Amino acid sequence: QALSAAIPVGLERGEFYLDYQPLTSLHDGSLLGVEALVRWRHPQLGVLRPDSFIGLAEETGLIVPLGGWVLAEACREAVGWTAAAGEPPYVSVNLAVRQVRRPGLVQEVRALLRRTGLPPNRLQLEITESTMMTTAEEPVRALRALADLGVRIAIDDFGTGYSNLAYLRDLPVTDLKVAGEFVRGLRAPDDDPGSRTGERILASLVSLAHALDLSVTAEGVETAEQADWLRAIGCDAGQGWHLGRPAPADQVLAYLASPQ
Ligand code: G
Ligand code: G
Ligand code: MN
Ligand code: NA
Repeated sequence: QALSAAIPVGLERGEFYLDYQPLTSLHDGSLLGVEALVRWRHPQLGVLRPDSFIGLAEETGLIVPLGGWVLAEACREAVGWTAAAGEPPYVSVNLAVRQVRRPGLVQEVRALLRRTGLPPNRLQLEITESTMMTTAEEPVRALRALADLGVRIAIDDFGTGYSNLAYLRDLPVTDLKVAGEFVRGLRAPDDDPGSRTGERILASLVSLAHALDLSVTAEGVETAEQADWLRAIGCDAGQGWHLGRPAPADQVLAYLASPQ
């Protein structure tokens, strides 16, 4: 049986679940948000990571029901997150291009926020740069409407798409998530001219974001040295194994009960 045919069955049987990865302030170490990452507890194949089924779901259009489930589940779990002090973390959900193109997206999100009671600013939607490039006007309209609701909009994998930045002028973006490949070469030996160039690109992306009043989250932060350097160039937040691995919702609750 094809894996794609098993997606609707798996949805019906509750085989999908979400892990959450911390989005951590580089200024004070606080938990700003978490990114929802879908997993599939497949009855025969074990736990599948998204790279083994998201592409398939996108090709077949099954990303619409699957992505809809992810959105609803993320909002349902996030509404229970309350912080002893300060703001509770927002939940950041990846949106595939098919979801952004669909006419019903804004209605779906509005209804979901109303039904769960999640404050709009505690939901962030991650759109890749390539989504912005391959789509036309409807998604821009949809994203504007979502931003008008108060939902946060992040550009995912920033720096790896086309270098056309016009969409930053036309869209109500709140955060740039700089792709991990810019972070990976940081603080490499001085004799590697490529990594020095990488550091300058990263510093420039942070300046660009701040000039546009956007916050910057660096992805793929794997070491303390990388986190230090990112903090030094003014990067606002980080995501990566050094700051926290993806983990089940209990971990978010445990953190909120006793933040480190
Ligand atoms: O979880 P992992 O670290 O393996 O994530 C791999 C990729 O899958 C990432 O690029 C992430 O953006 C994507 N991904 C994870 N969850 C979702 C989801 O719910 N929807 C979409 N469209 N992509 C997701
Ligand atoms: O949506 P996005 O493509 O940004 O999803 C984040 C992906 O990056 C997930 O697959 C997640 O597991 C992965 N990831 C998270 N932290 C790290 C890290 O520190 N290093 C690497 N190589 N991958 C990471
Ligand atoms: Mn993402
Ligand atoms: Na990313």
